[in-house]
Amino acid sequence: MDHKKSEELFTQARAIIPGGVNSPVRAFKAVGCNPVFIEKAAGSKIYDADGNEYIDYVGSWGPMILGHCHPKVVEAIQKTAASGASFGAPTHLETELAEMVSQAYPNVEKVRMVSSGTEATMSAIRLARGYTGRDKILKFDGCYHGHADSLLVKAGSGAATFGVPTSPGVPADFAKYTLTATYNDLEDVKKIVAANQGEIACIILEAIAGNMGCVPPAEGFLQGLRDICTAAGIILIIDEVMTGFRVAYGGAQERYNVRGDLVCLGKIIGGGLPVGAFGGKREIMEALSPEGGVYQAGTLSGNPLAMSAGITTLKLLQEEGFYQQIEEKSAYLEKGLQQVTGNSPVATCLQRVGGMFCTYFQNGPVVNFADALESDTDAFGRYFRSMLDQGINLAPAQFEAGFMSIAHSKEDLDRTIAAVEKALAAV
Ligand code: KE4
Repeated sequence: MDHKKSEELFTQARAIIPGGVNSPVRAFKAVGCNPVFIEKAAGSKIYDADGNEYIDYVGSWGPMILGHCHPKVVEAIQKTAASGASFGAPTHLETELAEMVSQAYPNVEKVRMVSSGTEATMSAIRLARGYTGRDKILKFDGCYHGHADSLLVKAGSGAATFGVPTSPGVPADFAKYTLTATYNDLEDVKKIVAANQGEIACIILEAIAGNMGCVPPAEGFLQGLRDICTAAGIILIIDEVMTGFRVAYGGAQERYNVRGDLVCLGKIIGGGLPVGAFGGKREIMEALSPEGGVYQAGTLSGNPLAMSAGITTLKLLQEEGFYQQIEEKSAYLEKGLQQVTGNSPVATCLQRVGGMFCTYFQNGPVVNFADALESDTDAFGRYFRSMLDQGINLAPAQFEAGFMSIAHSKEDLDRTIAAVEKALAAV
């Protein structure tokens, strides 16, 4: 494939944008090649600046579950834009989307709209701290909740339960309030909670860990966390920015029937426009400004264009059999991949929940971050480059999830399966 135009655009971008991208993973550093610049998209396809077509499994990192440029979503954005892009004042659209979120998540009695998943989780954590009067938070290694300071933290060394920053610019003092546990390990959580009694404001997690590939919760893990939080007066924050409206209309919480005290959303609820949201129990949400003292704000929070795109998207997701079709397409792809990878000498392990999945370059299974790190990331890089060259756009990193859309056809899936067989031979 010719990427001449993308190379030119990348050189131009790097002169004025750090790394040439506005989000690091897009730079393709994890897969050993330069990024392609995308010009347009439609349905299951994206098209780069050189006119190459790709079957797309990134879907803007989750939002495009309807496929790109769904006519009804485009029409809703255009119609709303004709009345004004943003007012800095309340609109009925924000109420409509908030009501739809609450109908999908019965544990969400009130919702605050923001403009990204990072804002949603950052604000939910501040709310949990403000509501409980406690400072410490507990997260899980391998879970990503956006780039707020208190979340760019990993387990401290040795016995120290204090977190240490994973990024320059995060003061050690900020990180020390963040505790980290091993995903799917309830005993680890119990130990940390017991060692920090009365000091932990919240436990935050991805109910399906989509930022270390695709790691489902172990049997009893989510309910165990729910019970620990209830007993210790800890707020359970379930970060469904990725899984919300992805693995079921009511997200992972519907799938596993475990309810958080606060829920964070993003991606799909904006239909591809910048959006995030957090919501939960009334008595907690009412601690939020202007009703309560916990401050949180945003110029473009509840932006009319994003609300219209989100409302239209969720209405289409409610159509009969939508998630059944996503499941069928994803299961068909999984079955085909298992057939071709089964014949390959390269060790791979495919893990999937609904329309999100990951092929790890290792034997697996992967139940936590330490397992995920066992993957052969160089092999993944060779696989990624071969797939891209064959017109298949995968997430450009081993520790990311791929996403199915309703627009992916059987022909797309068969082409993908054939490309995998060829790519594995190249690995
Ligand atoms: P944003 O701030 O990127 O909208 O959302 C942060 C976030 C929060 N919670 C979860 C579970 C998430 O997956 C994310 C963001 N996901 C990444 C993909 N792994 C976004 C891609 C990127 O960083 O460019």
